[in-house]
Amino acid sequence: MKEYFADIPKIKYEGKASKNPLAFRYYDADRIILGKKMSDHLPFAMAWWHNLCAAGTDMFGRDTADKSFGAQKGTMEHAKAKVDAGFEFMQKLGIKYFCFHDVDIVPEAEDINETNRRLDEITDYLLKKMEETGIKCLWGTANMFSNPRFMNGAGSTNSVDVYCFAAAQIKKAIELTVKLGGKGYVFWGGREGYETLLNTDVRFEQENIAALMKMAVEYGRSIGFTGDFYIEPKPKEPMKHQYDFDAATAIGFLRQYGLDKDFKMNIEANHATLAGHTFRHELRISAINGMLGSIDANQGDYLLGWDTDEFPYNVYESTLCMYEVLKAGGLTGGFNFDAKNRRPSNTPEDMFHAYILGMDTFALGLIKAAELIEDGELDEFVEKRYESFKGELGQKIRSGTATLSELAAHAEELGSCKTPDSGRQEYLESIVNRILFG
Ligand code: XLS
Ligand code: CA
Ligand code: CA
Repeated sequence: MKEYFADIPKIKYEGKASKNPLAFRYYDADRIILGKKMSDHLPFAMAWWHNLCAAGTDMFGRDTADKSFGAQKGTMEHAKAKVDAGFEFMQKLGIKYFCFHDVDIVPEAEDINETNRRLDEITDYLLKKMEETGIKCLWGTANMFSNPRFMNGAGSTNSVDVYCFAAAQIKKAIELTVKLGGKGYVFWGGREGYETLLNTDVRFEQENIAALMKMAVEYGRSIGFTGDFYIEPKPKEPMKHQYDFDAATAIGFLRQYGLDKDFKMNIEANHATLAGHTFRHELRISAINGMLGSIDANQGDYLLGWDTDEFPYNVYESTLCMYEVLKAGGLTGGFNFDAKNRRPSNTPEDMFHAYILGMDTFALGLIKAAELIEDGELDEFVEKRYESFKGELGQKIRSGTATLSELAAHAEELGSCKTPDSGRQEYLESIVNRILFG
């Protein structure tokens, strides 16, 4: 079997003092954190599209990296070379999952029947590799944003033919996800939104998206898909207004159309910040609604207002993310590195450095989040902060048995009200720093 990354050894844990650029400093798969192996806390996944397909093209220039893997691009030979290279890559890093769009794994043909034939062929090949290596599929999805037919949306399109093509792609992508034993199926509504209300019937479009999702759930369940469907919220880009703006909006939509039992959120860090939220906020909103499913682990750039999909290096953020994940009892999905090398980082080594960085960032975040939880001071503070609700009146409010009149009577009896206790934000921030930096 041809080796695609012959100069790269299997990446091992060497500890934080190591200066070996091809070693983990924090990710120690078998280390036990809060009673569970690190690798079980952190089911990492490789994103097929960024890692094996994207080669650095941006709006201003063409590819800088070679992702041909020795084959002619646009052929099935290339599709298979990507499978071989991808599995070698994952095995060398100890990554146990991958995520894919339909058109990441085969070149899309002009005729959907031919694309589907190619998809059958490549997934037979993939399945063989999965059986050989034990690597699994985290989630699948259909790319309903690249092909020009989706320029006005997929579920939100104005064309019934385009809507049927979206349905056909979803049907096939769910079948493939089931065939590959995927844990989840993602809807990212990249073009489910609008540029101007002057030409858009928002209610019509949202109803159609919901109908498509309903059909997807019915079909998926009918062919034995038992995993979660996910919405991946994002406020904008490519469209100016996207319907799945953030977790709260997406959850409201799911409830409105009776889809909430089958769906959870796939939260991407960079999408959270584009929505004007912290990553942590989106995780918390999903978790308190019982909908924290999976994570697209990346980060944006403080100075750029777009979806830069960078590999995560910010340990402050990964610690707070892992704090939310641990508090929520873990994910039903995993951590998909929906991230790409910067355009000038264009060698195979850079691909490995990027994943090592991301995996170490989350491993360190996990270690620090566990320390924050074991330290307990944050929890105690929050618990104490709401203590006044433990009294008789507070309990009545919490159990929904209080009346507005009796609460008003209490206020009137007091006459004037003192300000509540300090929120101690700066002190609490210093606790996080203490845990992070000693
Ligand atoms: C794009 C999205 C996309 C989804 C899957 O911004 O992150 O890659 O994760 O369609
Ligand atoms: Ca994503
Ligand atoms: Ca993104």
